[in-house]
Amino acid sequence: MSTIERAEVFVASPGRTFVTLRITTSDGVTGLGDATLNGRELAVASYLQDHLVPLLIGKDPARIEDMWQYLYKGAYWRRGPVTMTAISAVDTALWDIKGKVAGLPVYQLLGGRSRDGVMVYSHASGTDVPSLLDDVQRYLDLGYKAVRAQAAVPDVGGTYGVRKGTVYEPAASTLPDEQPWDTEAYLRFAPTYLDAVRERFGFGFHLLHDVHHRLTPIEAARFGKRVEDAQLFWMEDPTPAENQEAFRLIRQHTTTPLAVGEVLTSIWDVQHLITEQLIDYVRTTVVHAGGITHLRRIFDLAALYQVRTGSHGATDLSPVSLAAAVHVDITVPNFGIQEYMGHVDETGEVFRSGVTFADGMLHPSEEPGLGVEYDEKAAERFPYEPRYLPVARRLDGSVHDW
Ligand code: GCO
Ligand code: MG
Repeated sequence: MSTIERAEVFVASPGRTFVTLRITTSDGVTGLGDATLNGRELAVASYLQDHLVPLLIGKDPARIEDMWQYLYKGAYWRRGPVTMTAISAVDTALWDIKGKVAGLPVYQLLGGRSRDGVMVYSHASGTDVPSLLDDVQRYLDLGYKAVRAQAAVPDVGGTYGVRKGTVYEPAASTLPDEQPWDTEAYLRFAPTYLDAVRERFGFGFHLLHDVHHRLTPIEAARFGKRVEDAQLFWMEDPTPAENQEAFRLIRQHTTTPLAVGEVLTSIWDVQHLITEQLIDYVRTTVVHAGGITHLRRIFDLAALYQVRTGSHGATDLSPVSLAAAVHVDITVPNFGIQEYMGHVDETGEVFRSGVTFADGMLHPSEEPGLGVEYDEKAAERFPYEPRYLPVARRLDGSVHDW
């Protein structure tokens, strides 16, 4: 029997920080898992290195489900982003190994294609409305069928989602950047630029918007109602999702579709959102919601209630996560959309991924496994650089949801 011989944890910052797990079997087969938890990376690296790696050595890499149960139930302490990200990395690496052993891309092990490609959305943004419109144009020219739009609120410094470099990167400072937030100004301004996008470009593509957890339920209800004419594909994270009941209130007031789940880590966290049909898209991911094994369980539950998938795909999800996401997305019956922000060139020097983009869609690699390689030597050129996500403060100085 082949056994797990080695499990290594790499922390590197090629353009941004990624934590990567590589498992090697006694037959010399390797598998990769992403273990990146933005702004809290070393906690997961330690959880893996100090607590999970010793449990993996000598185990059968083929028993993926059993390993998942062993790590989840064996921890005693349930859920939470650090635990679930560490379990995700192990699970993803074992799927990668299983694919390589079988000589098949992972999506074939998951049942094969349900569709030709994975529709993605990317992030258009602007410091004002004209620059946002230029950016939307740029994405439409690149062939995207779906674009997210965010613009800086005039005279308020800290709006979420406005890009400075080639890709939007919020974790950019060595201590958290404290950004001002003014709910009323946002509520007045954001609907006007969503309308401006539709006025200029029409309705022949999907338009998305991320509120980024900043509104109360009734404010979110007002926002959703106000933007109905812009026919959004979704309004994302209108209010912090740990209050699942809030979505019932929002739903009573608006037909704007709701998407939630990028910060949620298990089926239990989305259970009521799904079974009570409080959302339209579930945004849980391979990397933070327990790997391929657990994500499929969430997506299957969602399918029963006509909730579609819309997995998170920001820059802090490594190319390993993105590849795993595409393998899952192409197979599940209730796929909705996949977020795709891309990565800076340095990231591509360390991760070689076979995922390709064409006609607004991502396509999985046909290589056995996930189709991603990690270049350890290249990674050494990018030592770990600590970075924090920003913190938001209301105009009176009190802390708000960022
Ligand atoms: C998104 C997200 C991200 C997060 C980031 C935090 O919809 O893409 O909201 O931009 O802010 O992933 O680490
Ligand atoms: Mg988001």
